[in-house]
Amino acid sequence: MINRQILTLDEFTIQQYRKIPNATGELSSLLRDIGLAGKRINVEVNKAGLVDILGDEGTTNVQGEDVKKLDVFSNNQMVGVLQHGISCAGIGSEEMDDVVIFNDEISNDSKYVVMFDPLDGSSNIDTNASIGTIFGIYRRVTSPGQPASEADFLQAGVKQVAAGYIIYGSSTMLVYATRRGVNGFTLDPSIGEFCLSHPDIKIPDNGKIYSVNHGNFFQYEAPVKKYIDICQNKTKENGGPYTQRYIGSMVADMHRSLIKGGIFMYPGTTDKPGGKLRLMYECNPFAFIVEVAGGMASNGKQRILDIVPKKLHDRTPVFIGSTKMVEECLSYWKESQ
Ligand code: AHM
Ligand code: MG
Repeated sequence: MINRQILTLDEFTIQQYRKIPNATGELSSLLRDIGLAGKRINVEVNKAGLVDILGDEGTTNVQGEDVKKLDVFSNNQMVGVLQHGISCAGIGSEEMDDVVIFNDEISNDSKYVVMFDPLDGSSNIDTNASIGTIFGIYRRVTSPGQPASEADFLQAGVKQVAAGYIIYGSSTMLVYATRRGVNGFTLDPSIGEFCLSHPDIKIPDNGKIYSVNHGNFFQYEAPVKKYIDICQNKTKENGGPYTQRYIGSMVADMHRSLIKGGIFMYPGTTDKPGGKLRLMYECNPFAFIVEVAGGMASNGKQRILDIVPKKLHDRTPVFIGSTKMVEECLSYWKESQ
């Protein structure tokens, strides 16, 4: 028996846009396109252990087929669905040096551009850990009717109209946020549809899990070291004890933080003072989702969503998650100034 109380992603987004006067449904169709790419990526991620899809691009697998690395495959799927769809004027991808402006009649009339990381955490595939696709959707600043331009992509994260991720984990989920809320959909493999399973997600105001690469501890700046020290010394009396969890796959670490509460940090290091994670493809989408869910995201000095990118592939340190934890972390940055 199929439970008809459960909405599919499509049904849900259509219901949402019907509530907005003058909405055209373009955002719904964009989310459906991204959901389709997610389903295709999911199939390949699931069988990654069976077929030699992990090999380098250009090599040949046991069936004699050309192997595309999973991240190249994922990138092609994302570009493909967005180019064939009717709602996207162009894309920027972590996998590509430059933006792709679709420049055909339908795409030029579209009002959105999409920035994405097609397969984040792909170094975890060999060990079967969860990985994901991350995306941020912006309304273009140039007028529809002409090709999109670079200015459409180099916008601060606060300009996102929606952002989301797909996590390929013990189950596959698509979570997306608009200003109206954050909702999570679990893929029901029997019907191949994402079904609403986590309506109106709110991140707990406080948590007990901190997530950071401890291996870099001695490369962190003083306020970060101090905060980590505080996390390790929390007791029952002051909200602790805390526990540390770090998968090394941002989608998985952030999904846990969103559901259970916590703080995720990727600080600058002496080797990489600007941090490792990309502003446009990783930090902005998660900052948008977390803020809509009631949390906070900062680079230590500034709200992530207010950072105006200089270049497409800019990186930033990030401290993101439950409001109380991020505020406490930031208090050590303020102290140091
Ligand atoms: P990627 O885009 O090359 O996959 O790298 C991003 C990943 C994130 O998912 C994760 O949070 C981080 O890199 C882990 O990096 P590290 O191994 O340095 O802790
Ligand atoms: Mg990435």
